[in-house]
Amino acid sequence: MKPDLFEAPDYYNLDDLLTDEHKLIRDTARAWVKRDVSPIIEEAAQNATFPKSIIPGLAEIGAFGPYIPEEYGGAGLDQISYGLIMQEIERGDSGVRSTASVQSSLVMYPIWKYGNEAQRKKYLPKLATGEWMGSFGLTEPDHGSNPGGMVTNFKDKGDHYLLNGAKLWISNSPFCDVAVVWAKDESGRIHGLIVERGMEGFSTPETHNKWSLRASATGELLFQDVKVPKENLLQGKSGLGAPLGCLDSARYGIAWGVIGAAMDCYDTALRYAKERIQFGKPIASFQLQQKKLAEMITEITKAQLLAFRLGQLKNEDRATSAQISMAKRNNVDMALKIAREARQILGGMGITGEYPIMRHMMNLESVITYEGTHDIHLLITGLDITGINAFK
Ligand code: TGC
Ligand code: FAD
Repeated sequence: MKPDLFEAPDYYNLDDLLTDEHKLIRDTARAWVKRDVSPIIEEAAQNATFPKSIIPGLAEIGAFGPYIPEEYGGAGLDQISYGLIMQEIERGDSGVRSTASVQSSLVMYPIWKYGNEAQRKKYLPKLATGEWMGSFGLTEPDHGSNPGGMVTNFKDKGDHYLLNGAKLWISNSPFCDVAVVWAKDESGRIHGLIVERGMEGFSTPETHNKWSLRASATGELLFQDVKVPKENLLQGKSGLGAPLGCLDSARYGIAWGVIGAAMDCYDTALRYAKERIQFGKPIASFQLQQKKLAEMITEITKAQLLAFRLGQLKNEDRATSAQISMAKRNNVDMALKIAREARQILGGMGITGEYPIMRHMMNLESVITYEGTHDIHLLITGLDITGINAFK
């Protein structure tokens, strides 16, 4: 792969809106990605392996639990810092951001929000350092967009719960030490349970042959009569709203993260267009290529403003789930379109691993589907503005 020459676009001087602390956090994450992610990520993706060597670095830049209080090992940062960290690591690769999203928003967040003090103290510090890695089991083979239909269930056996079922498409599953698993009790109510590797009847087979997010490990979570200690139940919240609350936090991170992927595609395409000569001129001098580049920077700038405002609302605890859906949907779509256009600017070179664009493009095909598909988020906006549910 070519050396990482990334220069971040900031067309509307968004840096002026950031505090010195935000910029320090962002620049630290950016430097780490250049040093530790860019040199290895293409090979990891080609080999379809998650590069575990980056786990300590992710912990050091605060990517595991950025907004979790410091007393539990988190970085105690605000929501804009969280967004900026996600932007920088997804600039490296969406799979790396996925690992951090799951660890922070889908594992640490529910333990922090819905767990008791003993659970927080037992799990959060080790998850913050990356000593333990987590996964989040909501999706099932027959229940993706409709998680409320899940069939994974547990029965109260007096001194423990007996868990049965299967989760599919689970990021980090093949190497996770703990899994936050959503399952129905005997009355059909959804609860979160913390399942640990080593519990008898719990297995995590890897899903192979992905063309997307190849540097992120994806797999199943299978439960066959798994005895889960009663103290592993998350008692603070039950019902579908509990896992959906975690998704709000992860979707917010994605709305920022994909800006990073889009920036990398734009920056690569801009540099290439200025250097590549055809018909005796740089291809950047042709109107058709300028149109692509001008539209890219316009869309990136709009996405940055959307994410920043959403971050302010999140900091004030005023962001609604529907606002988060809008940003996730808009920004992922923006990034995917930019990746496709950028790839064309590079011509044949665009399909090679010499440049990051094709990898970003393929990754974003997952990002537009997970954490609620593009169409599901549109329906969430539709419901919010009309009051009419078009899901069912
Ligand atoms: P519905 O009846 O609308 O809602 C059930 C209950 O949940 C509440 N609620 C929410 N609470 C918090 N945050 C949200 N975003 C919420 N949305 C809804 C709602 O108020 C209600 O509460 P209550 O107290 O009245 O019971 O539920 P529904 O069955 O009609 O489904 C709604 C729908 C389709 C929007 C929802 O289920 C959905 O978002 N589907 C998409 C599924 C999804 O996003 N799955 C993601 C799996 S995890 C993942 O992909 C990780 S990838 C990570 C990575 O690698 O980065
Ligand atoms: P389906 O729900 O079957 O949807 C198929 C199509 O139908 C979509 O286009 C959808 O928009 C459309 N559709 C569905 N319902 C409606 C409707 N009511 N109206 C109109 N259109 C509709 N899940 C986890 O729990 N944990 C994870 O860590 C995780 N990681 C993932 C990693 C990867 C790489 C991928 C690809 C997925 C991951 N997921 C994870 C699962 C992800 O959240 C689901 O794939 C997603 O929610 C969609 O579910 P589905 O794939 O079953 O598609």
